[in-house]
Amino acid sequence: MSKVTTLGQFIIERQGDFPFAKGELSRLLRDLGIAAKIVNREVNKAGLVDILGEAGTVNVQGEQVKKLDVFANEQFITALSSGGECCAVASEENEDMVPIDTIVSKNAKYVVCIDPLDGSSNIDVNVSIGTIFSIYRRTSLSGSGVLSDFLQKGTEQVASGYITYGSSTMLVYTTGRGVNGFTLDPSIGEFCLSHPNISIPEDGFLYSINEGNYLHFPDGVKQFIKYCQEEDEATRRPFSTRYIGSLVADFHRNLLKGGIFIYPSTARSPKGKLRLIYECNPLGWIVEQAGGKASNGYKRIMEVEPESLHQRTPLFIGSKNLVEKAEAYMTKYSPQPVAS
Ligand code: P6P
Repeated sequence: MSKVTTLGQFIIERQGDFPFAKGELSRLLRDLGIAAKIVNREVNKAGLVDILGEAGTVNVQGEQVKKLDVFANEQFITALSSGGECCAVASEENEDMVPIDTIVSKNAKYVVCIDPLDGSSNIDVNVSIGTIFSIYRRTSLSGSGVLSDFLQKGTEQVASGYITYGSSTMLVYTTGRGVNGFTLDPSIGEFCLSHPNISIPEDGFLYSINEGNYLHFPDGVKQFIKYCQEEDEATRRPFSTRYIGSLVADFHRNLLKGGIFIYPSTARSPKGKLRLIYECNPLGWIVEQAGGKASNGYKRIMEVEPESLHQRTPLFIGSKNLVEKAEAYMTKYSPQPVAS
């Protein structure tokens, strides 16, 4: 039986890659892994809602049943608050940043941006959902974190990753030295290294986009979709379309098999729907570390200057050659308005 490397062992082994590392980031990643296991247990019970009760009700044990995304948010913030390595959290579930002013965390070095349970509307139809996280060194000097600690470009991340709760539960992350995937083994309650050194194929033959919004897509996106649908044996077109409607699930499939995911500006979301700091930047770093690309259609996503916690952006992410092809169509057919 080949050697099993758990997430904890791997983090410690890799800690040696960082001179002067004193273990804070390792412990922070460990804390996220623990919360992920607790969330996974509840997500897997979601199908039993008839027994456990709908969110907002009191279940047979007399407990208040929470919406899973509220539950997940509480679990991650509790784990980060008690772990002592994070001084503040920015969450999709909280309008404002959450300062952590416990004695142990007050002067911690890191802040965490998180989407605790993305795609949660898919839970009751048993579609994979996910958690996305991004870790930065604080820029403020001390205390329990401030807004400016979060408004850093994606290039400043020290770690980023996601958990996908699907047919199996996987945690995938990077600290800037490649991308590694860990699958949860429920029999031992550990995330075990299952996908070392993930790399995304430079060419892909899948495209993921909600074509229901086609009428209001930028012309560059319309032309790219037409390119994907043309018949050309040499480039294996027409490509296949795959759209789950759960960002982490769509991204994870494209990361392993190749492909492109696009959520452009639409009539309903003129600035795009997805969030820059806790969805696009963390996945952007993962895909770049795996050899892919991520942009807003014109500019590397990790170079976009954040102005607010819940800032939205268009996202083009996946295989390098596909993203570059889509960017070329955007430049030609939907040139970016020159900043006034
Ligand atoms: P649409 C889920 O609500 C989500 O935030 C992402 O997980 C997903 O990629 C996207 O929205 C789907 O949006 O507009 O296609 O339903």
